[in-house]
Amino acid sequence: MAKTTKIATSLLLLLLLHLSSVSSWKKDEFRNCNQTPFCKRARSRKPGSCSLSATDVAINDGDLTAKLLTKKSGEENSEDDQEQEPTKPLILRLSVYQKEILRLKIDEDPSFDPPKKRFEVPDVILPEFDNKKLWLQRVSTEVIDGDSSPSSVVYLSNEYEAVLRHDPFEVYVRTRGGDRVLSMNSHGLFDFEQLRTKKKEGEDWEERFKGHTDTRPYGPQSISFDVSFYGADFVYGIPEHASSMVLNPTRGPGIDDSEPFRLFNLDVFEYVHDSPFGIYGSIPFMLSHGKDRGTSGFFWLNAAEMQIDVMGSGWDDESGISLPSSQDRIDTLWMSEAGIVDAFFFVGPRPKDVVRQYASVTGTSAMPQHFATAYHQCRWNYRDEEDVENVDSKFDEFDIPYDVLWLDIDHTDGKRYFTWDRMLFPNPIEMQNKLAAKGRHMVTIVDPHIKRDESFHLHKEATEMGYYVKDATGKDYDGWCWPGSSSYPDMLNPEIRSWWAEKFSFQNYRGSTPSLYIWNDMNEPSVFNGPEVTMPRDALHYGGVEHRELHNAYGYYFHMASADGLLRRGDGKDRPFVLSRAIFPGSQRHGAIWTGDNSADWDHLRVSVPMILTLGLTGMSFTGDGYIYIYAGADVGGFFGNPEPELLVRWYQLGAYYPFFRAHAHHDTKRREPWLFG
Ligand code: NBV
Repeated sequence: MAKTTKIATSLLLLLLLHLSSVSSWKKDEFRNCNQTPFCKRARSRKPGSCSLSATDVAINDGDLTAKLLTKKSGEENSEDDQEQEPTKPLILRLSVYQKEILRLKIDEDPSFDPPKKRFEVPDVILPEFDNKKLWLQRVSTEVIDGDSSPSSVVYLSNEYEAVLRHDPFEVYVRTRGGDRVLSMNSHGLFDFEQLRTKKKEGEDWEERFKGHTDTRPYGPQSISFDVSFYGADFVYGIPEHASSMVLNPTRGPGIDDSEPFRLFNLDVFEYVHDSPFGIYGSIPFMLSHGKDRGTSGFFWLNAAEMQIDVMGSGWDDESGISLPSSQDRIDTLWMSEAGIVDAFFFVGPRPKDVVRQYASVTGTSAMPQHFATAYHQCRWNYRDEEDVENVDSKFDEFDIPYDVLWLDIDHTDGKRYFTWDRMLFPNPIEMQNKLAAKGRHMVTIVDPHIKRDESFHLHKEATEMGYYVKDATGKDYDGWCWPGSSSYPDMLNPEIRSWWAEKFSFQNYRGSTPSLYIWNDMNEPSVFNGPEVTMPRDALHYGGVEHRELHNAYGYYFHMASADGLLRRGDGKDRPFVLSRAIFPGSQRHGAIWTGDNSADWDHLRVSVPMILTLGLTGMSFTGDGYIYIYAGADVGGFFGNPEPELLVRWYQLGAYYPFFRAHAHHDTKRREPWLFG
């Protein structure tokens, strides 16, 4: 690299480090709903505006299938004032599974030659889930509420049935007694923007934000719809947000200027507490609970940016829409930038039934390593082997139990992961063995950004094999992160995941021993010079998938590949331990997670409780008859800032009850190992 580039790189890094230590949440760096065209459009749509009806309803391969057609042909699900093509039909598929699960898929009709296949998220649904499908044999019809055409009714269980209302199009689950449990499109807000190809020169679908341009080659492609939970007093779930456990209404009478809950994995410096803003992880699974009905759940498997509104009562008073048994109903609006509808309705009725139903689709928590359930000591950074030895011996001197010592990014040779700084850590094997002799373990960090350095074997291999995510023009995407100019392995591709997993073998990861485990940070992915500190939405992945379609799952695939690496390293006999910051449905199968860069203040201590409990409800848990085990934690002491002794003591008291119990601190903070406070 030229000398001038090196100097510029170092200056920029210094600036970033400085910014990270002095700044607080920079709201303006991130888009709000009004700056996000699909969200703004969906929010401005009026109840009843969906004009779709279901036709050609039939049983195919054990599913109920139908076409969704617009009644007013030629009229459009429009974006801006651009000229539109006439609407093509959508294909709907309703499937029923054991445990009273209803699955609804809606996608473009392939016989109309869409410009490309929309993204369906692979490797999240358990393979065995398919075997739980109940093959529908017959469908009965029923005329509802004076509708002009009949509705189709299918069997879900002895207690529940699912209804596809043809006109107006609506899907719901009800008890055999006729009480609704969950419904979709009851307010007629369903909208599905189909992919397009540019017909005329000058057609401009680009989106701009803070100097970044998203080329949007297929035009707007969002999906939105309303979901209603009946007999519900409260709704919960959809992590990750630093907010209360109960999801408070974001729209409705008396609620001004509120943002929807955002699900978009982002690296947010100093996130604020009590905010619907999206942080590192996204699990689009919501649960409702009410004293009369119990619990139900709705899960949308979709990895694009999502925004979810919880409506306060009276939000649609003007619409003229009245729903049966609307008492104690909670309405929600779900909006996603891309992908397909692949939605699951869970009837409950007990909280643990819903969690089980969700777990039968996405899996249960990985059984953790025994050592990992104990106390972990981390800091950015333990400087060198001597520092490690001192910290370790002080725990013995003061008789404080601890099991794991962590090394952050500065242990590497210039942020080239899987390497060691030879000056600071000349004998990593000996260092780990000394800890292991006392029954202790070590964790090192491995981030997804790979330093673009010709002499770095990982970069060389990834370049030669064509393993990096591509930019919109097809070149290896080059973004800025800790090592400077960096590229990102395309973790959607199973072959690349397998290549990555091999990097954890003792032979490839020089200086690692069987007592060393892994920490995946920055896997949202974080890109310092990218739009909203992440990868551009028009970057390209395996199979021509646009980054916008899979963004929220990138970190999940990275976590999966790393956990697989540890499993292979131990010949399948040693349980992996990999901590991840980014999460998606299914992350519970691959390891632990933590809530990222919190601050050393009382509000962050408080909000860590609902954050971790919410993660427990949405899969980061073991569910059994008597207990829920959540494999998540928050940085004890707070990552940014210096906790006063009282706060630190209280945080340890609380942290002892976090399932994942780790103290951690930013490099600018004062040392705070537990014996330093008297
Ligand atoms: O690797 C450095 C830090 C890490 O200590 C922290 O836990 C992560 O959440 N990392 C973020 C990157 C920079 C944060 C300012």
